[in-house]
Amino acid sequence: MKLMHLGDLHLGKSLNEFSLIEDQRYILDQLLAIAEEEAVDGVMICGDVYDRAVPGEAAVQLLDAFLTRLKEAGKAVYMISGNHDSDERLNFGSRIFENSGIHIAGRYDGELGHAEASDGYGPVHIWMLPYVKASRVRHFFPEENIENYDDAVRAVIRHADMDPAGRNVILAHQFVVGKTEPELAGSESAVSSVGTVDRIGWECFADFDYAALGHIHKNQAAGRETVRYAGSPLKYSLEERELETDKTVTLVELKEKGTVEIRQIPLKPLREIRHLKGNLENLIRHAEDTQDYIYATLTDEQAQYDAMARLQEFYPNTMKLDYDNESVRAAMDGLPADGTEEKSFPELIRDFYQYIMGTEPTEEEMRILEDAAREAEVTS
Ligand SMILES: [Mn+2]
Repeated sequence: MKLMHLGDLHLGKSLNEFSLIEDQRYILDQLLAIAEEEAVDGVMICGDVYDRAVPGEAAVQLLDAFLTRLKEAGKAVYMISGNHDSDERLNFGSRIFENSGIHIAGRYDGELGHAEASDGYGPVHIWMLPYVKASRVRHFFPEENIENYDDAVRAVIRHADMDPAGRNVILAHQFVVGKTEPELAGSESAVSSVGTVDRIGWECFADFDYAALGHIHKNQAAGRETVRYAGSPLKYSLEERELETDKTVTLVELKEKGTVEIRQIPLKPLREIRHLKGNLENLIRHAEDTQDYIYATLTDEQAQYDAMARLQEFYPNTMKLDYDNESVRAAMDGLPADGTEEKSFPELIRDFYQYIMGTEPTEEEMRILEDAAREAEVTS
């Protein structure tokens, strides 16, 4: 059984106010071509299907076309919601689509979604866990002691009627931590770097032959090779260009129980994201004909008149412009030294308040901020 593992499509996303819809259409076409060429049996879409809870029309059309073409090509689809999706909206029509081989688990209702596929080696059970918060799971299992997301996911799996002797795959969209912290791509807006309650250990998936994860935008394994993040199919932040790693799509082949083969196929975007640095005149003089997304850092000592418009004449998709010169460096030196990683949540929030308001928060304000953080499950 050959499955394509996708996640974090973020359909409808814009980057610095540039719509990425054409880039997304282009990459979905490429994924379809790979699915056909590689003769995959099914495609797993592991959450953050859309970029927003209420996606725009163009994004909905894109998903509709993608699912339709997968169906026409005879591929099964397994899809879960991510933290960016509205569970209810993604769930729309799921019971009807089921008959077309399009399996959607948008909302957790007390039972782990399940679909079955089969090949020459027998059945493969595909479990679908939509993005869940601990509070949602607690609601269905009041008798269980669920204090954090790890407890929650373990409870969900324990209550699923799963036979570990068979072949099992699970789709999930959670902050899964391996032996080390996952490496972020830089575009995971909702991934908290302060909280710990939302982290779940990769060992939760010990009984699965493959755990297809979404949430972190960089393709990587978590704990073992067969517990993996797909990574987003496109670079979704200007920082990601610095990683210089090209995007890939993961293909998973399940053979007899215990044998799983994983391959990465490179993806080629419609436009690259590039960083240019130099003085404005030089950048313009050496401009080539390109549709790439450009982030330009100007080294001119003086701010240049209408710099963005002048750059865009030559690089139409210039997204961001900043300066690196004497005065910028002098201003940077004035900022407090780093060390944020060792700081507790109250310390961080106190620093931030000080930075924005220019004064320390009062006891009362600190209490409100800490209550809000607990309620948002950023701290416990
Ligand atoms: Mn995401």
